[in-house]
Amino acid sequence: MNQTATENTRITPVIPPRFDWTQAEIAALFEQPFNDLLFRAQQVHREHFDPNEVQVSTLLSIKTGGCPEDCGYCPQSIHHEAPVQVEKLMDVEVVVEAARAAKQAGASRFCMGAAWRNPRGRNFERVLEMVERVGAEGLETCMTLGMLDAEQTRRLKDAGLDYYNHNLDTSPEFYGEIISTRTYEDRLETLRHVRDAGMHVCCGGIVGMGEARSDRVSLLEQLACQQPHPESVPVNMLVRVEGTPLAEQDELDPFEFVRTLAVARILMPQSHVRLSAGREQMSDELQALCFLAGANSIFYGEKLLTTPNPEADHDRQLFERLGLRPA
Ligand code: SAM
Ligand code: DTB
Ligand code: SF4
Repeated sequence: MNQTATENTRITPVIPPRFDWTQAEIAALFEQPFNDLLFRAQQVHREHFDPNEVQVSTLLSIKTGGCPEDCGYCPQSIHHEAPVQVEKLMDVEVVVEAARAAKQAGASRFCMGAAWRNPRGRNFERVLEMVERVGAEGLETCMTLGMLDAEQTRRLKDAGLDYYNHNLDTSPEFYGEIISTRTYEDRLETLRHVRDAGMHVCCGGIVGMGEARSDRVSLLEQLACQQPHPESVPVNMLVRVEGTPLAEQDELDPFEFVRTLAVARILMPQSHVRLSAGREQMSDELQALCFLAGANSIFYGEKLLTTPNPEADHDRQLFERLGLRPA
């Protein structure tokens, strides 16, 4: 699964991952001087990964808007007035075409997202077909469709789904400030089904929603105490979308975002940490710091689900300037 760092970058001994991190320990990591934290994160990163390789996924919104959930950050919720065009579930052929184009552009994983509380009926059957067809194109597959039950996870696994993305979003303590239509426990239950079905877990959260550092600590504790750790940990910087309740949220100190990535890297040394939403609003220099902190995965392509992402061309240049290789 994880590549071992190349000979000249490997640092020994490798400390095995832990699943019993306490909030006090995690808070202490956050509190270190920035340089000490980044140095430690880079050390851990080099123990487990080639530090110049970044996994590249492409994201496609296969069903957009009109979502009954009330997630305060999300432009796709019917509870908010965000300027999003509602689109029903795409045809399989359209998705396969997009997957081919993503592969051509260098993506290794194709992630499909649907604005649902949970998938149902004929739509779910179509989603299974998408998984099979995209997998047959030679891409890893990932989906995020909302809550799933045990049977649905089994069927997705049988169709060949490699990863399921389901985020915890924030700490259990802050969660109620952001979402009221589903509980933290609902999310944990879906994650258990995904794990039990034998799929890889992609699970992370959003920072910059007005939470305290203690909430970021608590979110990371939730993630790092899962055994095994989620294979992929997306850390999203809130994209403040007009019409959502969080549109006017103060910007998080970018160094605090980098710290969050660095702590995630230290806590979950074998996981891919994804520098996820929010890159469009970041400078190249800030993104370089994120990679230094141990982020080793991004979304590639001009659009996330409904909001812009950097142009593919710009990312190619950034990789070149930093000597990074897409993987
Ligand atoms: N509806 C499904 C669900 O929520 O489980 C899947 C799609 S949902 C859009 C996937 C994730 O995108 C959310 O869990 C959230 O972490 C992230 N997200 C949504 N809107 C965002 C925003 N404005 N800024 C940052 N991340 C966002
Ligand atoms: C994740 O953690 N971030 C992605 C993906 N999983 C599905 C979604 C980001 C969405 C950003 C807001 C938008 O484009 O609508
Ligand atoms: Fe719906 Fe997902 Fe957006 Fe929440 S994050 S409103 S569940 S699309």
